[in-house]
Amino acid sequence: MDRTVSPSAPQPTRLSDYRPPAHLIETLDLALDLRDDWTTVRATLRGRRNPAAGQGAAPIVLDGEAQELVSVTLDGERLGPNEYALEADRLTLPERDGAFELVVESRIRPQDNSALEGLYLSNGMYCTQCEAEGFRRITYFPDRPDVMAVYSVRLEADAARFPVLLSNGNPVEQGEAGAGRRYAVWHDPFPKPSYLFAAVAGDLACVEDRFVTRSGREVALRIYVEHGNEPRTGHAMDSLKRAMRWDEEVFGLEYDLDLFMIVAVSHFNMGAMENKGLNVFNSKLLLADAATATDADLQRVEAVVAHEYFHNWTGNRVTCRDWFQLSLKEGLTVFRDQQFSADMHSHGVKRVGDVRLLRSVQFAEDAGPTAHPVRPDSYIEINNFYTPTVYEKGAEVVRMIHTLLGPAGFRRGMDLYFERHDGQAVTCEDFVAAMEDANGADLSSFRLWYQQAGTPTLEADWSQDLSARSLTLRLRQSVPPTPGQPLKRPMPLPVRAALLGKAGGTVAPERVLLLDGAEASFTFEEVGEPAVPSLLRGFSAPVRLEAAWSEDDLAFLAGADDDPFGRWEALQTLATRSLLRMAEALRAGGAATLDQRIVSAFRASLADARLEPAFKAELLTLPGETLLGQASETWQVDAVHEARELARRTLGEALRDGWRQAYQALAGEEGALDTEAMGRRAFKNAALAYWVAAGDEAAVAAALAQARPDGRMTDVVAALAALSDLERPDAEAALQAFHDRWLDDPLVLDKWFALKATASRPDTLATVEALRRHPRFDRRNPNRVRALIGSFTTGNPVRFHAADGSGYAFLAQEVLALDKLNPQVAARLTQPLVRWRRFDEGRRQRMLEALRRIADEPGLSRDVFEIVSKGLA
Ligand code: 0A1
Ligand code: ZN
Repeated sequence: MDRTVSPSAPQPTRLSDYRPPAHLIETLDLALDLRDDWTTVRATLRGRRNPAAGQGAAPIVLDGEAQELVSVTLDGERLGPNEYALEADRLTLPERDGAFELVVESRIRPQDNSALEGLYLSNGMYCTQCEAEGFRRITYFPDRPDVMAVYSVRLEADAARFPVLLSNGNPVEQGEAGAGRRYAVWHDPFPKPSYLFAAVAGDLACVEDRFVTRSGREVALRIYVEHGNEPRTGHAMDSLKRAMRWDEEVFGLEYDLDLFMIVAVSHFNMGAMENKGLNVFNSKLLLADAATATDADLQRVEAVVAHEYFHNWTGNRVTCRDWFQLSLKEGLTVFRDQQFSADMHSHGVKRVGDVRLLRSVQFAEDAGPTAHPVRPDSYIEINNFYTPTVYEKGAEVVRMIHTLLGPAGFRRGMDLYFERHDGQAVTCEDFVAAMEDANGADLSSFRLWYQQAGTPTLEADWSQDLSARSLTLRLRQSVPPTPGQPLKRPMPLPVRAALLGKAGGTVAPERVLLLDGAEASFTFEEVGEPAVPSLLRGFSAPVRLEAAWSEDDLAFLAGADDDPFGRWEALQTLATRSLLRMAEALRAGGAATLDQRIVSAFRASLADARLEPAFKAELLTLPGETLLGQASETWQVDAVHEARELARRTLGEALRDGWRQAYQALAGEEGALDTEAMGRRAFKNAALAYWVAAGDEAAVAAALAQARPDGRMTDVVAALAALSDLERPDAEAALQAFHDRWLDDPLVLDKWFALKATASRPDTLATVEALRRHPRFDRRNPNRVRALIGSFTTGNPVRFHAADGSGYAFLAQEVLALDKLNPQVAARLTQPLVRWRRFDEGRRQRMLEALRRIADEPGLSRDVFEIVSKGLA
């Protein structure tokens, strides 16, 4: 009934074992009777033998777990217990050749469900999460995405406590069910896989709006939230309407039902879920206004609302044949939401943010023991594969197709993909084939991007012959070995490149060079003046670029590259080189100084009035400790931290007046919510952080004033972050005041937990340990766990990776406690421990000890088992 590992180790599921389902289900009538002791589920399945799965009769096999079977009736006959086989995770029924009707009744206890998969209670409301394999915890069913059925759902519950009863599709009827109970019936006309089923029952407020599609159909938009949260839904609603319009304009895709609903829940394992017509959101990714959410939160809400909406076509209308194809919907939908956000705000800033994320989480995954291809070959627990590789690298793969085919070619490919596959469950191969066929293109070698794990290294050097007026660029690639894939083939890499004249201007305009083998040379003609190549513009391929730029070249590109990504990248590369030299010097017990070129580049960027402020804020952010750690053979945790702090102080002091003026010029501005105002705030708060780093009392006073808890949340959090490392009573009092003001607001209180957990002061681990006893700390709420524990382990490297191993021992303890309640979240929390190879010998041993401690625990979940066993392999 549970997911624990015993007695034998769990076996992987393999892509090569895929077989079409023996039976298809055409309709499912589901009745959920929600009562305090038990929820009774009655499922009527009308199905037939699948001709694609072979000839003759075959047993009907249904997935099902964590429920009590009450009765089975097949074609009108009630089956006795010896007429079926019931195992912990499946129900096998007699053979059927043609059509059949099956009625299965079972009972479940959502009130005991702390794993938050299937049907569960969140703050007293019933809700569901069925992706990937949660539906089998609600009823017995072929719980796989290639079985698509038309659903009718009847919900019944206590009328007073659960007045709102929702499911997918359209409302059909509702009314009194007697004894103080109500019922509602919903019908979804679109066949769907079980992972897109959703049901909600609660006492919820509804905020309603409307959208008229470009063909003139009116769609009702409803957002359901706990009472009192209505004022925080406006941003999500506006974002939804923008996303609906954008998908019509850019992809010609219109919404297909008359009703689109979103429900916010406070207990949720992930960000949000695209259930057909009834998206369910983690309240953190839906409820947002200027008083309680930062600008970054607002942008994230917009992106996630769009992401889930976009899934209606890329995921729901065309879905995945099996879970190995997850990136078919996720990579493509992430790419679509990235394009949407870029169009809504700034292409340059968006790309920088996306690349920062890709490098810090996906490159790290690709270089460690859990590395896997965008389309994995096997898994033990599919929930462990909602990864940065499937999502973010998957989006990069789609982006490369977009780069190779161009926007119009990509659109032709999308049109053909929908024309061929609407209503089907398909594979990544089908997507690539549609892109090829619509464009007469050959993407055969491109398929390697779905098959091979590991981040390729791209080396570039060049020579210029002024007399021949040419510049020759040489590109070479190598793809590193990863678990189970020792040998790799070269991948097709689109490299966007241009030549910039050292005296200014573009000497050769941008071209897309395709490196389709281990190495190649490309010659630019008519280059009559000394030039510097601008390479991998827009980060046109997810690779580690090692280019032969001198530091002077980088300093030049940091000021002159007309590609925003390239400009940012040049300064990041320059800073990375200098910071790593500083760290090395500090580790050897010597003195360290920041390269003057960085100070000059910062000075120039700070003063450059032509740069948009949001982009300036990105330029002026030094690479984070995690990225610096990844950029060297061994992550020297303490030295990297010290070097970065020293660099921040150096920049703070060297440009003190610039920071102060930039801050003061913007500090009095009224806070609007448009892109430009958000950008100015980002720049202003970057300036404040450097000014505080310079150690000015006036800066601390400005931060303390800005930290007053009733200000705009972006400003308050930025000020508190700048103060949280300072061990001084007024800074501590500011954090305490924030805590007291927002104690009863869970989403804002999470920010306080995260601020406490990410302070780099030496006593932070002790603080985090003590905060587990805070009256509002609750291990059953994933947001709270992520805010306190996750922020510490992923956002505070210098304290989590303390040399004595105390951070690791703490994490092991937390993983074990959480695994009993919520295996999915426990498995995610375990991840930082598997990256032990990146560290020095002492830390390696202590991380391994922590992993072994987890592995030795009896009754571990499959989820955590898979991660720790890969970590120890
Ligand atoms: N499909 C959702 C993500 C998601 C995946 C799994 C979940 O529960 C285990 C929940 C949500 C998305 O991409 O947004
Ligand atoms: Zn998604």
